[in-house]
Amino acid sequence: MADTGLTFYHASPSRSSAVLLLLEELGVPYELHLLSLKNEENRQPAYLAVNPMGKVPALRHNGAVITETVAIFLYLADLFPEKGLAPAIGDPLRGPYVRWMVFYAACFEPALVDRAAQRDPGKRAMSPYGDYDSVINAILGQLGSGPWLLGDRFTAADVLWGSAFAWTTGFGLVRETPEMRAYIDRLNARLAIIRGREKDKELAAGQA
Ligand SMILES: N[C@@H](CCC(=O)N[C@@H](CS)C(=O)NCC(=O)O)C(=O)O
Repeated sequence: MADTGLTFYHASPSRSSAVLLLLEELGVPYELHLLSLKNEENRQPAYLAVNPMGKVPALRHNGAVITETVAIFLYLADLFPEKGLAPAIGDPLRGPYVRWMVFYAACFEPALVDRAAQRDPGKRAMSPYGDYDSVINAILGQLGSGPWLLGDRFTAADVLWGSAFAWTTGFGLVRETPEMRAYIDRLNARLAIIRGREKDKELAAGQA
C-alpha cells in the first residue's frame, strides 16, 4: 500500500491502544512513534511540541496534528472510507455514529474519572454528564442486543467502546453486565483486534 503519511504517537498500554486497534482494523501502514510514559518521554519538549497536553494518543497526517482519541477515531475512519468503518455523511447511521463517538469523550470519560477519583459530580443540572448511572444506562440502552452499537453495522465506534469496556471492567471501574461482556467478546474475536492486541503486548514488553 502507498505511504499514508501517518505517524502515530503511542504508549503501550494506554488509551492510545484503542487507536492501535483501529489502525489494525483499517489495515493501513503508519509510522509508529513509541513513547514511554514511565520515563516521562511524553513530558519532554519534543513531544510537547506535538501535543502540549503531553497526552497520548496523537496522530500526524501530512503535517497536521490530531490529538484526542475520539477526534483521531473520527479522522482515521473518514480518511479510509473504502474500509467501511464510518457511515458516510447522508447515511442515516451517520448521526448516531457521531453522537456515540462524542458521548464517549463528553460524558463517559468524565463520569468514569469522577467516579474513580470518588469526586462528587456536583449538581446534576450543572454536570456535563448528569450522573454516572444515566451515562451507563444510555450507552447500554443504545447497545441493546447489538450485536454492535449501530445494530448490524460494525463501525469504528465499536472499536472505541468495546476496548473501553474491556479496560474499564478489567480494572473494576465499570460493573460488567452480560450484554457488555458479550460485546467485548465479540470485539475481541475479530482477527484484526487479536492481531492488534498481540502487537500492543509486544510493544509493552519491549518497553518494560
Ligand atoms: N483526552 C485525552 C486523554 C488521553 C490520556 O489521558 N492519555 C493518558 C494515557 S491513558 C496519558 O497520556 N497520560 C500521560 C500523562 O498525562 O502524563 C484523549 O482522549 O485522548
